[in-house]
Amino acid sequence: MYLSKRTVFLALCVLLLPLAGAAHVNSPDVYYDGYAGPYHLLVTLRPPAVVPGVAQVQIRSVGDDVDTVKILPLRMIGIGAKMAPLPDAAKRSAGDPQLFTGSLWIMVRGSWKVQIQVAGKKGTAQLDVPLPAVSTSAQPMQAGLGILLAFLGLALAAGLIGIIVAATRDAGLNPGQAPEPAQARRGRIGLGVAAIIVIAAFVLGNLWWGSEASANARLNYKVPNMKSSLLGGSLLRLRLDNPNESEPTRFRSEQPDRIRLDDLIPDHGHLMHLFVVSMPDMKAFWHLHPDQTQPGDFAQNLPIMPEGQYKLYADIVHHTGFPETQVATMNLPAVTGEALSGDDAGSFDLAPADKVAQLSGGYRMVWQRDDHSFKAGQPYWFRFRVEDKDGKAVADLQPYMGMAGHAVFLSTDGNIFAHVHPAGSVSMAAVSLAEGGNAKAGMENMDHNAGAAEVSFPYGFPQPGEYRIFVQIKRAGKVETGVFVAKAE
Ligand SMILES: [Cu+2]
Repeated sequence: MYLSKRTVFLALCVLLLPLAGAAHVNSPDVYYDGYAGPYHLLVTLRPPAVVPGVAQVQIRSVGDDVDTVKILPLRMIGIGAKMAPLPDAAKRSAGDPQLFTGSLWIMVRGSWKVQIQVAGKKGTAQLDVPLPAVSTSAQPMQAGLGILLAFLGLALAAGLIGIIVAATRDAGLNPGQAPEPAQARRGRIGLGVAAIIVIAAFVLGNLWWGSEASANARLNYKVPNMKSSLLGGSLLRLRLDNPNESEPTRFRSEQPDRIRLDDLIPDHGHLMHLFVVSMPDMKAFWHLHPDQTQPGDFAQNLPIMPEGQYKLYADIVHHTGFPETQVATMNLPAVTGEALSGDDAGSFDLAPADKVAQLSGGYRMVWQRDDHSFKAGQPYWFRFRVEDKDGKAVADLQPYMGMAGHAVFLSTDGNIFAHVHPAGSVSMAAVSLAEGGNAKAGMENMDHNAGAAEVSFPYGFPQPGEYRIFVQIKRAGKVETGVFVAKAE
């Protein structure tokens, strides 16, 4: 590990901040299914809750041909992307030789990637996995540490006062000699001066600490709430929110990536992927692609929609590869709407299934789930098979926006949302950036199970609770949506 004294000091400053943040965490962990050359890996990255902080890295080799794994963190873009520190060796698990784990310091907020260097029987190869890192909370100081520091601080203050008093009153005395009235007076003046110095140190120190703490609190990531409105009965207007736009602060040399709204890049072909879900029944679900009318403003013609409350989740990606989901809640009247066109797809009469979801034409989507229950925070492959009406697996799945499938994992209260692809929970645009702007490499990684009868998504539920999984595939030119009920413990 490469740590300077300054980084340790900075990390300690942040860890010790006596501030409790309450920012909402959606689903921050990264799940990624990809290939380092010939080696098939399932990667789980847990970004730190506070930056600077430690990201946990877990790499599972699907085959048994991997000998060593090394990991290192890099900025996604800019010169930091080229200044590679020495990699750390990931530790092979004693009980599970295909599992490698490690941890990496992430020093600034923003768009990162973790470079994974694999060596094995088929030579060496490399895989870059995007890692967005933000502070979502500040760690409160531990009570024990607080008491210890307070005790040490008081001891220092008492020592300082004692030294000044002794220096002004007792220094010129012989052993056993009592101070003259003039010396006693000097001593009292010394005591006063010492007290003023100590009090000033406490007051100024507290001001400095408070200023650092509030600067840090401002840098905590807040989920953006876009403004939504309905025009003319069926035109949805969205105005993006930027609560995390940072200003320079006096005491900080490091700046997080500035988040702006005029720097969006397309992710699998669209600047925005908007998911609209009816609440609380979640029977209506659409995956839409609003057009940008001007930076930060989007518009979409809505399909036919029943009256009710809807949650909106809009996925966007910044030029740094940093992804954001903007949210909104809307009460809509019945929308007479337009027929779905282009890549837009969805339906308002979905029935959640435990295992088998009905598709059109008697086709079915079958969740290939084991009987085990899901534990929060654990990576799993969610596999879905498409069958015809005779139960025969079909092998004619078509790519939908370049991918074998799209899945949305949504908690039933609407507070946890993740848009996942066969390659994982990272954005396609970030994958391309991580692989050096090579969109094709990213695409190849993305559609590695297109053309099969089965789609799989690597993901882990961030918290225990009830979820819905919306799975979209395309066949015979039509996008189909299956909905499944899931529970995490
Ligand atoms: Cu998608």
